[in-house]
Amino acid sequence: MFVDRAKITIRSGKGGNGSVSFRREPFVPQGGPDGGDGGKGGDIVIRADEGLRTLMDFRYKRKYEAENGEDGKKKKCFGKKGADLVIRVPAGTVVIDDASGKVMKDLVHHGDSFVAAKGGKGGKGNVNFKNSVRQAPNFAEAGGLAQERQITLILKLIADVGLVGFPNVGKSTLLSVSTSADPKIANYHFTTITPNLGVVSMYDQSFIMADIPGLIEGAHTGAGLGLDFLKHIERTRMLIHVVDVSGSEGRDPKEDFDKINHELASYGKKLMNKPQIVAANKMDMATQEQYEAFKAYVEEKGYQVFPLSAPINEGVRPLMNAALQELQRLSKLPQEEDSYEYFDFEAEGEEADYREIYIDRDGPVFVLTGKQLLKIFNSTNFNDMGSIRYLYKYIENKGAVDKLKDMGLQDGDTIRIIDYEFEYYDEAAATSEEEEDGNRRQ
Ligand SMILES: Nc1nc2c(ncn2[C@@H]2O[C@H](COP(=O)(O)OP(=O)(O)OP(=O)(O)O)[C@@H](O)[C@H]2O)c(=O)[nH]1
Ligand SMILES: [Mg+2]
Repeated sequence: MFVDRAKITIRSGKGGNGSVSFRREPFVPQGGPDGGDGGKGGDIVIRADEGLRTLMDFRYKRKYEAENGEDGKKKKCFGKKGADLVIRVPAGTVVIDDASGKVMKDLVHHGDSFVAAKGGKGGKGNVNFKNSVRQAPNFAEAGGLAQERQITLILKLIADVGLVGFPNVGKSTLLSVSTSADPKIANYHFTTITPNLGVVSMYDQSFIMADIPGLIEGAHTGAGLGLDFLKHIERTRMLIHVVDVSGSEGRDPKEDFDKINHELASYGKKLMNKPQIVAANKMDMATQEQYEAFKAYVEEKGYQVFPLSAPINEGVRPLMNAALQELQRLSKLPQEEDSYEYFDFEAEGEEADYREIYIDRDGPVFVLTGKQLLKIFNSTNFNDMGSIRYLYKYIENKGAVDKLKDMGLQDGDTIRIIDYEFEYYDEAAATSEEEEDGNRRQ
């Protein structure tokens, strides 16, 4: 089965925590700090890979996690970096971030790749926090958080030429005689339910042709899985519109032609702007009058028509020649980009509000929140006065204390960060050691 849509969860690795450790050597009573940095967490990378054609694998495995970074170790040893996880998808896959609904990346070509979830940074070990006044920092930085997100993968087939038309008009037959593809061919509707690709080779040139399942009236509103099928046409550069000119199923070929074009036009996405050439198939069963009438009608509308008897390979070559010429003309024109709304990685990485401290009131208690604050909070050793002062200085230097005072903060009031509460006293702020710490941390 051809699967062209999948929803998965990805999670990068968390950064390893910095280590808190002190040198212990015989005969050296007061060893300094030697806690090393944590390793960076692994990234989730998504890459378009030549070997793949479907999103089938994603039906069985839905959760993808990169490795966490290792915690730092004593003797200034770094923690090992977590391994990246590379998720392979077929070329033509569009990756969408479910939360924002925006396109993260359109992996058009083989080898295209991007980082879809960044691993957390490694936390700094306590050796980094030593300075002239604090010889024995009893805390280290926590590793950066992992990123987790839900994403949707949508495979949009990429082909140069798409074969469109009603069911049973001979699209698969045309693919089978002009390429080495071996699609199922049978005398009933919807024989083809997933697109087939084939390579048409002519002279020293080649192009990719896709046999798309038959369209019916109302396809643009979803009839006969129409929307799924129409989506594949979006990614083709031109169309060959196959019509049963003999009317062997009792329909009028002129009406067939108009109905399919009506569906293409109603779907939008510029499908009707794609160059289209017409194949009048089943010529062996048609009368000359039928063909002439159809040809006149279609040419009148400005399309080129080619008579065809696909199973006996009559008329195939002139048709493919015309397609090749059209493609050559197209490749000289500037390529148009898909008009997606793109996900903003910059904004996410350097979130404007990352450094912001938010203040709220819970009755008499002042509650502080903020992403950077949380990170520093997690790195704080609450058994160590130096570490707690560090946190306090950070809050003060962010201007949060002034804001708190504006909101009515007074000596003795309680301030809460996550689950840690402390009482505020104004004079706690001013010692020279803290000045230095606070400045350094900016
Ligand atoms: N007599 C005649 N029969 C044809 C011709 N082209 C295709 N057929 C027959 O028409 C039937 C349908 O052909 P397919 O190639 O499966 O048609 P399709 O357009 O791919 O059909 P779906 O996949 O159902 O949309 C088969 O029985 C073919 O043998 C033709 O030029 N002449
Ligand atoms: Mg078919």
